[in-house]
Amino acid sequence: MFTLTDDERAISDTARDFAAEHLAPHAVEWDQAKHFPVDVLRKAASLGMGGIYIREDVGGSELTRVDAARIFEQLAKGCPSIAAYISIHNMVTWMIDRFGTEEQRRAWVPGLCAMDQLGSYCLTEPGAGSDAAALSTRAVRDGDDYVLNGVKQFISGAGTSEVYVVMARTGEGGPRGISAFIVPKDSPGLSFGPNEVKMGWNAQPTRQVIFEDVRVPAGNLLGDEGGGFRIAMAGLNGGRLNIAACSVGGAQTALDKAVAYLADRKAFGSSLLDSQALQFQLADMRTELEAARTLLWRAAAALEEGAPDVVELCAMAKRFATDTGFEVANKALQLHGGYGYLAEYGIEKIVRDLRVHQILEGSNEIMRVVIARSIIAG
Ligand code: FAD
Ligand code: 2MC
Repeated sequence: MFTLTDDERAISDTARDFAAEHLAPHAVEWDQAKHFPVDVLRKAASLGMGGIYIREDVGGSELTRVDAARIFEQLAKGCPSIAAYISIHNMVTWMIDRFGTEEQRRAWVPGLCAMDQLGSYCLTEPGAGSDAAALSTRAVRDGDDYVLNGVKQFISGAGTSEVYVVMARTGEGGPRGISAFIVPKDSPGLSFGPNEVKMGWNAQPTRQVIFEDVRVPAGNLLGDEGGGFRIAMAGLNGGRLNIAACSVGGAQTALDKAVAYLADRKAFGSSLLDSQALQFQLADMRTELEAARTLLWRAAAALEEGAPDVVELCAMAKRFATDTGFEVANKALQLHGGYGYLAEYGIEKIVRDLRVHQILEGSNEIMRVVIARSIIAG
């Protein structure tokens, strides 16, 4: 698993070259302008990155989860915010490919793979974040339709995306009363809150999605009634790995920048890179990042093969890689001295982008809840 085949290397290199050419040169500017570069996303899709682990018969690349981890790491080297949005889009697309009927797969997945349509994942609500099974958006069956009412909070891509996978309550309280729906953007009664003003992830929109008597055909129910929470969680297992990969990639760039900066910066009569105190810091940063990458690949392989301990492995990889990624990026900022604090060096943007990875797709406290539950269950 740790020695790449020629094909695996070529896949990873394609993502690396794409990020270097199309993401990295614009990342700071997009952050400052709060610009969501949909045209660039479509370029990524033309290389197969809109449906990385989606089946080929509906336009996907049908690669493995380990390939996906490598691709998201490479993309995040150029811009963690854009890489992370592409990862959410892949999660949504996979949910329809994996749990949709043949009709749903053929109707929705090809456009998503091409990123002609973008996807958003709608679980969180103003009153239900970590405790996702407490969500209160309702979907009530009415003839051949369901009618949705409620508000989703913090939805990535909202307002731009054409396709919303929405978890809503169709039955009893708790996880078993939740169903998943595919909701198109042009549904009457669907609207969006303003773009949130955020610390990072500025190159993609985050908005509320508001449902006021939104009517969707019963044919847009994804999976079975009452099965929506399990579909949502299944999507998140892979999503957590992808976000972990985005942390590793962002932190790797920050580390590379720190090494180059220290080599260049003269102080006390020599290059700062000659300082063994600073070399030891770099050694620890590199070691911790490699440990994160290794756990991530291990969890991705477990997801690929459907291993019994996949849920806790994904949670471990997400917790460890996002904490490590943030720490490494923050240390890289410190190693840049005052210049690390300036936008033009691109370091403070990475730190801001990586900070939210410790909060979303299940906060790192919730990852500990998941891991601890599996320890106790034995
Ligand atoms: P809360 O659940 O209120 O938690 C508050 C604090 O308490 C956290 O530190 C949490 O870890 C801690 N906590 C809660 N419960 C426990 C517990 N049992 N034990 C220990 N600690 C606990 N959601 C989507 O559905 N789709 C998206 O596309 C999406 N994109 C996002 C983009 C951004 C930029 C952000 C900031 C969020 C996004 N989210 C999205 C929402 C994100 O998943 C939630 O913010 C996250 O799950 C935490 O929920 P919360 O904010 O309600 O915090
Ligand atoms: N994979 C597969 N199935 C899972 C699962 C997982 N990771 N987690 C839970 N399930 C199943 C579980 O097996 C159970 O199935 P069944 O009904 O067959 O018994 C069902 O889901 C209910 O699970 P729990 O009983 O564990 O539910 P509970 O409410 O106690 O807690 C918890 C679940 C806390 C783990 C879940 O609510 C959670 O993950 N919260 C965090 C929310 C989150 O990650 N939000 C991210 C939003 S998306 C985002 O941020 C983006 C940027 C896109």
